[in-house]
Amino acid sequence: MLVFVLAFSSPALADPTVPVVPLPREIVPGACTYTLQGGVTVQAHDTKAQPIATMLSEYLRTHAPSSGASPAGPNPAIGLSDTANDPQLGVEGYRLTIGGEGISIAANAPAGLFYGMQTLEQLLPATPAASDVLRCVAITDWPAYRWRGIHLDVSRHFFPVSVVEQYIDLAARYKLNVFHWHLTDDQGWRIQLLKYPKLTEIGDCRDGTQVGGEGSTATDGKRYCGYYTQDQIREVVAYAKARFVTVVPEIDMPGHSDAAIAAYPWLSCDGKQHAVRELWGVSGEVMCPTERTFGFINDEIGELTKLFPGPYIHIGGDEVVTDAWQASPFVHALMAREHITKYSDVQGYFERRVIAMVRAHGKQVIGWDDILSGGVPSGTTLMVWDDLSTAAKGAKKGDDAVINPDGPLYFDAAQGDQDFEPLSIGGLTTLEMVYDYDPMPTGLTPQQQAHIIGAQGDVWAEYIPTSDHLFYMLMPRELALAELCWTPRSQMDWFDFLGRIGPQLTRMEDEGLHFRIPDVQFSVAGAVALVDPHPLINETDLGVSASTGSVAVDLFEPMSSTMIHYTIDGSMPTAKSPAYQGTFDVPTGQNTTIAAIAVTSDGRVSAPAFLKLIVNGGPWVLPGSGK
Ligand code: TNX
Repeated sequence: MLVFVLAFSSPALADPTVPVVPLPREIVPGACTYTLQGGVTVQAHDTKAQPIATMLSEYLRTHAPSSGASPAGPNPAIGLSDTANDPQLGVEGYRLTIGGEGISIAANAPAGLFYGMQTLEQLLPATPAASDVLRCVAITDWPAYRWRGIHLDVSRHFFPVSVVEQYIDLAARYKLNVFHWHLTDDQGWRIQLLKYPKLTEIGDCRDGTQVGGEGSTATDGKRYCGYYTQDQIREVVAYAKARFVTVVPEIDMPGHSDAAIAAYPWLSCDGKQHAVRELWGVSGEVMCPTERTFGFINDEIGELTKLFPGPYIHIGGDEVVTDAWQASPFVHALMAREHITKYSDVQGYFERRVIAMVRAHGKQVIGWDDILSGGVPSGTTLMVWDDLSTAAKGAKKGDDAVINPDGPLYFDAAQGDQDFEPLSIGGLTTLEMVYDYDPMPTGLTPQQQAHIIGAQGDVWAEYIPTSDHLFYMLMPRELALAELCWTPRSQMDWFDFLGRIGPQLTRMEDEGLHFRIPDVQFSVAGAVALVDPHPLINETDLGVSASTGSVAVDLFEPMSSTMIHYTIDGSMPTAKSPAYQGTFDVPTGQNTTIAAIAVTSDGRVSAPAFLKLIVNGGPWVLPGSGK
């Protein structure tokens, strides 16, 4: 695992001055301290700042010290002003000042105050003490990207409004500002549309769900249903808006639309009745490009436009299987009429019609990069997951792109060795892989770079049946996503990040959130070299020299509230194995595997991490030297 290799070359993690995620742009520590006491008041300088002041007061009511006003006099206030008039800060930036006498947040707009508030909340201890002594600091901060997105697939598994709101809350806490709601797919239609009731009478239920991993054809035979009413959608949209999160609804079409076709078979070319899909994978069903289908889509967009005030509608467009079009006399006639010679270009025709409708409703279009098949008009924003070269090509033509590659930003992939992870779609996307991912394509001019409007993490829910499992897949990877969306790449540092995530996870632990506990990290003084330049997942192999007699090993876990337990005898560590107390020596007389786990205060156990010390192993490769 790459983590360990790097840990090997960078043993000590400095205490971060400001344990904030994502890392703010400018941090100027002051010499003084400020003591936050109970009953502190939050003053909004005008009515637009008032909702943020109310939210902050609410937070402080439960998180500020419970003791009353200081005997020395009235508590100094926290002041919020959204009239900073500082062009550098833009709409989302803020200036947070903790001085000896009080705290102020200044911004140009309420969004900036909201983000300043998030930073302040992270500077307070997760658990209130009798008084919170804060170090004075001046923070000036604004985001690298304007689309900082997190996606949720509610079709494969359905998550109730309360979970969706918790999901949005966490996103906003880490300054993400787009919630991409994948509302429809083959396995279930999840949004009530008034004109088409069968979508949520038929399309929202399947008669079974795949059991087992990729490629399994077994199902559990249990009926599985769920959808959001329009009232619930409005509630979620308002909830998100109060947290400066824009909801982008996605209706996937013309592929991934089995559930819609099950409800209204005339949407397909053969018109045959069939059931909502129970297996994962790509279905062969596809919408037929008839006028009746386009009428349906137009009505649908009309209802979406009323429900979602944000500027974008996501039209899907991924993984279109053209077999049904190839078998359709209607499609053949259409191709002749429109001078289309390739079936893949029928998708282009379909997308152009849909794009025109979305625009006629006053909305901007975003779609998966597959919509390029057959050509789309300029001004269409691409959500790039598959063919990453499309982002730079689009940017050069002046089209916007959001980067969310299958792989580094797909949070349905496993986070470590699958032997120690819950069933997933497979693959590997570790926390460090997310952190290392730079969404900006190379070779673009600054003007072209401005068209890369941001990045997004996707949570496809085939193998995510419960909310605990959902938060396990999300966290802590969302923290790395948030940082790569907000913090300039040149200021990002993996070890510094590892030092900052502990307090975030402790806060989540207090909230009862089921995040993944980060792997224990190793550092070894006196190790000679890395044996395997491509370490195994969860395992790093280090060469040691027998002549040194022993090496000193340190273990580190980002969550300081955990206890590390380890073994050096080849057995699997448990909570009963020796607890790590500090640096220990491992003799180099024989090959030794050090295995370590972290255990939280409520007894949750991390996946094991292994460090293999190989005596006189070789050929040795020095990290970074390439030799
Ligand atoms: C591909 S990404 C899909 C989804 C799956 C996902 C699984 C995309 C636009 N389509 O339908 O859930 O892979 O990782």
